[in-house]
Amino acid sequence: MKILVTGGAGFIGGNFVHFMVNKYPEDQIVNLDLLTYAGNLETLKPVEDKPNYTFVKGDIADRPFIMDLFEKEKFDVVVNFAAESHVDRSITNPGLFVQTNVLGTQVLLDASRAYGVKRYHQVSTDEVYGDLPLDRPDLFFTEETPIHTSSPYSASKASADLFVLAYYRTFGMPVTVSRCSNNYGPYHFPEKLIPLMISRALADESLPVYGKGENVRDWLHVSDHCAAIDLIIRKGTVGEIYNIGGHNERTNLEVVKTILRALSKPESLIQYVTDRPGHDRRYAIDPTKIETQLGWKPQYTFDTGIEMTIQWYLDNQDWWKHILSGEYSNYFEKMYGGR
Ligand code: NAD
Ligand code: TDX
Repeated sequence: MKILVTGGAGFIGGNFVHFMVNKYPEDQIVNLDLLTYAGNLETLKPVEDKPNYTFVKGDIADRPFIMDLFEKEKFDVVVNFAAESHVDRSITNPGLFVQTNVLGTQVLLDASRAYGVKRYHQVSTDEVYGDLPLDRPDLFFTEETPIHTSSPYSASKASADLFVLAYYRTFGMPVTVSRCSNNYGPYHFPEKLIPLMISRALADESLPVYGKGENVRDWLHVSDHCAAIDLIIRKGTVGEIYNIGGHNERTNLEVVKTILRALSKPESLIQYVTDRPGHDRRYAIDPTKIETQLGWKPQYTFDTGIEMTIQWYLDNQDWWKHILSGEYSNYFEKMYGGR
């Protein structure tokens, strides 16, 4: 099979490329990424020389480029991770989120339809369901929970999902959609809560906690997410949505304090700052469908996964220090300059 992975120089896409290249040496994995601020080819170092891996730089929203690529490559499967992914950035620049997340998805759908892709998989998020109240721990997002978005980011992801499902209903395209809770693990860009707090704590810098730190996120180790997507593209039913989550809810303050304890840093580093506008209170996924229909089970609890993740950031300081210094953007030139 030839599999196009878009956004494979980002956090989850990068982990997925590692997973697929190693697990399926007989498959061809093509990684298409625009290398925005969030795309980092240093993440692909462990696989860049493998014979079943290739990298292509390009924009999913560039229709002529995408059409040419699909005509040339004849992909069997498309897994779309490429997106603007940071909620705070969507508050300052919503238009870019429409461009990449909505229009980019529609271009990929058109190309997949035109060139007979056998499975188009859309990587979506639990944020499309909005949020849950903090005082109702009995409530969870199921695949039937209505879309009720809060941020420009989640509105753009929900719009993309609706296009994907419309192409199934109208054109009979073989699509699947997954909606995952917050991921954590290696290669997570240090603007997101966990890697931001680890990198700042290590530098003895203040840790900005929005509001009172009471908001709840449902954490999933990225490798459990990768395994779930692999299962969905091979065994999932077309036209279906699958929620992915491992029942690992924590308040932001609990997460930050766990990191401080692991690094032997004082809680006095915590600084409460102005809350995010429209800040979703609680996310919590009911993963019953993927567990019972596809037999997926997460391998990590948050307690084991966070310990390994903190250790990864300690062992791979070059990776995130290059990002903080901007040096990672030179890597593409070094690797691919002139080609
Ligand atoms: P990320 O920001 O780390 O990576 C996104 C990647 O997409 C980057 O490599 C970037 O260069 C690339 N990209 C951006 N615009 C592009 C374009 N126009 N054309 C081609 N490539 C482009 O994001 P992530 O956290 O890895 O998230 C990946 C996907 O998973 C996103 O679709 C996101 O909505 C979804 N998701 C993320 C989480 C999470 O916790 N991080 C949870 C659920 C769903
Ligand atoms: O400095 C911070 N301080 C803080 O308190 C940051 C960056 C975040 N937070 C809070 C906001 C959230 O309640 O931590 C929580 C997690 O924030 P983010 O890491 O920005 O993630 P979130 O907004 O929950 O969205 C993430 O999960 C769903 C991903 O970024 C999305 O791409 C995914 O769809």
